[in-house]
Amino acid sequence: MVEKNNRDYGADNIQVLEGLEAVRKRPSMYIGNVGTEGLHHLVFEVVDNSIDEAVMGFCSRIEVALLKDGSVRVVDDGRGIPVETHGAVGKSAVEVVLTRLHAGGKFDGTAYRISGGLHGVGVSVVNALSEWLEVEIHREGKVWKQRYKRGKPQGEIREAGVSDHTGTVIHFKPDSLIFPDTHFRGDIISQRLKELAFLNPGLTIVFRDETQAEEPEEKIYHFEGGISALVSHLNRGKEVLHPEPIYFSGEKEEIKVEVAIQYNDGYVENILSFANNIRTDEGGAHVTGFKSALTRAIVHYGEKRGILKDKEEVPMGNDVREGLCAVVNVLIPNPQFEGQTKTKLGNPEARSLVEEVTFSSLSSIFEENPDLARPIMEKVMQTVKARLAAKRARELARKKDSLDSISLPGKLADCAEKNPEISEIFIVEGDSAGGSAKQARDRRFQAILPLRGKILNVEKANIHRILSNQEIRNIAAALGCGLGFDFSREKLRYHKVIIMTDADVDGAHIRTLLLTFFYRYMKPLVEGGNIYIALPPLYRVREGKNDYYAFDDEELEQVLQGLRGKKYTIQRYKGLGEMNPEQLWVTTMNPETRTLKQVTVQDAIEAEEIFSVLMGDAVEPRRDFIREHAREVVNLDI
Ligand code: 0RA
Repeated sequence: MVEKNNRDYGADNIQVLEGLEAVRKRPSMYIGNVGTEGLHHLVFEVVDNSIDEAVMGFCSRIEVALLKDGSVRVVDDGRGIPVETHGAVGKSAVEVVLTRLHAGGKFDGTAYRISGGLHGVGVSVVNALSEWLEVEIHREGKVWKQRYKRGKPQGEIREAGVSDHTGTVIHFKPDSLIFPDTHFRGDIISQRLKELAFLNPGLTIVFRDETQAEEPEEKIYHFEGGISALVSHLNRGKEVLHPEPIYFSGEKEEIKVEVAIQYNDGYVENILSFANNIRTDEGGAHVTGFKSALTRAIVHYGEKRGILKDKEEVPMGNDVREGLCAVVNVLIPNPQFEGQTKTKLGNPEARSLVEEVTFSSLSSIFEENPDLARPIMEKVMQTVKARLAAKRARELARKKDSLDSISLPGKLADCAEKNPEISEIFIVEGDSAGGSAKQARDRRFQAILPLRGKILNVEKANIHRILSNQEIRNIAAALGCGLGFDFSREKLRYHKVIIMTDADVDGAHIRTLLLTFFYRYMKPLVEGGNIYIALPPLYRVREGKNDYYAFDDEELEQVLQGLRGKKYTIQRYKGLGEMNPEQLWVTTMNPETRTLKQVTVQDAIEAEEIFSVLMGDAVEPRRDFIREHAREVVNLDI
C-alpha cells in the first residue's frame, strides 16, 4: 500500500511538472498569444480570482499596482487561499492552486466560475509564465509567504508573522523569455478594472501606476449603481430621452440576468453585453434574446395603446434600437464562449431567459410609466417614418438615374490596378491638396478622392441624411462596399484606405469625423485594419541641396543637432498644399519611405468615449479636447 501511494505521489508530481512545462512550451494555448493581449491576460486572470471572492460576498476591495521593476501586485481582502496541507498530494492547498493546471477553481465550487474562453485558465498559468511570483496570504491571524521561479516553488509555504485581516496578495513579474514585450499598459488595465467595478456594484477596485511619473497615479473605481451607472456613463454628454436608465433583472435555474437601458436622441445603437464578467463583444444568445424581446415589447405596447394602426408602420429591430444604449449582463454556470474571438455566448438557455425577463419587465414598466414610454415610442415612430421615407427616396432615385454605387464619383482619380489587395485610396482634405496628391501619386496602384470641406457629423445625423450627403456617397461609391446594413467588405476596392489631412486643428477634426463615419457605418473596415492615417511631416529643413523632414518638434530638434554649424532654413508646413508633388510623394505617399498609422478598434467603450466627447451634443468638452489633442489625436487608438 505504501509503495502504491508513493508511486501515485510520484506520478502526480511528474504530472504537475509536465503541466507547467506544457504552459511554458506553448503559452498561446493557454493565454491566446504572447503579445499585448496575452501579457495583460496574466493580470486579469489573477484579478478574476479576486473577483470570484467578491461575487461570493467575501471580498470588498481589490488593489492592482504596476511597479517600477515591471512587476504587478494584486491585493484582495477575500478569505485568502487556504494554506493547510492537501491530503492526497502532500502539499499546501496554495501550492496546488499555483502549480496544478485547472486547479485554480475553488474547492468549495463557485456557481459562476469563469470557465470559458481564455478566462479561468487558473493562476497556475500566471505562475508558469512569470520570472518570479510571490504569494502572501492573510488567514486565521497569520501571514504566510511562498516564492516561485518560473512556476517552481523555492521552498515550502512558511509562516511570516501575525495579521489582523484576511486576504491574498499575488505579486509577479512576467517572464521576458516568454513575452517579447513585458511592459504593461496602464490604460488597458484601468479600462478593464473600471468595467469590473461597474459589473460588481459596491466593490472597490484601486489601480495604481507607479511606473510613469514620480507621483504614482491612483484611480479608485467604485459604483454603487452597477450597470445602470455604466449606461449613464456611456450616455454622458448626450441628450437623453428619460432621466434615469431603466433597470430590471431576473433569475431562473441558476442563470441570472440584469439589463439597463437608456435612450438618447442620437441614431447610434450601443449594446454592451457580458457573461460572467467577461465582455461578449460578439454578442450571442443573451443579446439575441434581449433584442427580440425589446422589439416585441415596443410593438406590443404600441398596438395596445393604439399608436400603431398602419401595418406598414410596425417597428422593426433596427427602428427600436436607434439611440439605444443598453447593458446586458448574465451570470451562467457553464458559459459556452464561441465565435472568432471567443466572445460570443452560445448557451441557448440564456436566450430564452433574457427574452422572457426583458419582455415581461419592459411591458409592465411601460404600462405603469406612460410618461417614460411616451418619448421612447415617439422616437421609434419617427425612426420608422424616416426609414420608410428613405426607402421611397431610394426607389425614386434608382428609377431616375442610377446613382447607385455602380457609378464612380467624378472627383475620384482611380488607379489602374484592379486587384484590391494591392490598391490604395487616399481620402484627401480639399481640392487643392487633392490636386497635389494626384500629381504625386503612383497612378498604377494609388487612387485619390478629394473631399470638399468637412463631412457631415454622422453621430448627429440620421441614416436618411447620411445616405443623401454627397461626400459620404462619394466615399461609399469609391470604396464600392456600401454602408450600414448593406455593407459588404468583400466588395472593397482598396485594401488600404488612407486618410490624409493637414497636420492642424482642422485636419484633426476632419480626420475624427471620417473615423467616426468609418467606425459607425463601415465598422468591419476598422476591425479588419483597412483604415490608415497618413502622417505628413510638419517641417522641412533645407541645408544646401539636402532636404530633411521632421514629423514633430522632437525630430526637428534632432535634425538641427545633426546640422550644427551648417546654414539651413526651416519651413513649417501649414498644409499638404504647401508641399510640391515630389515632396508629398517622398514624405507621405511612397510606401518605401512613408509612415502610416493603422487604425484599430482597441476598445469599444473607449471608442464610444472619444467619439462622445468629440461628436456628442456638449460643445465645450469637444472644443477643449480638440485644443488639447490637435497634434496627438493621430495616435489615439479609437
Ligand atoms: C481556493 C479556495 C478558497 C479561496 C481561494 C482559492 C482564493 C483564491 C484567490 C486568488 C486570489 N485571491 C484569492 N482568494 C481566494 C476558499 C477559501 C475558504 O474556504 O476559506
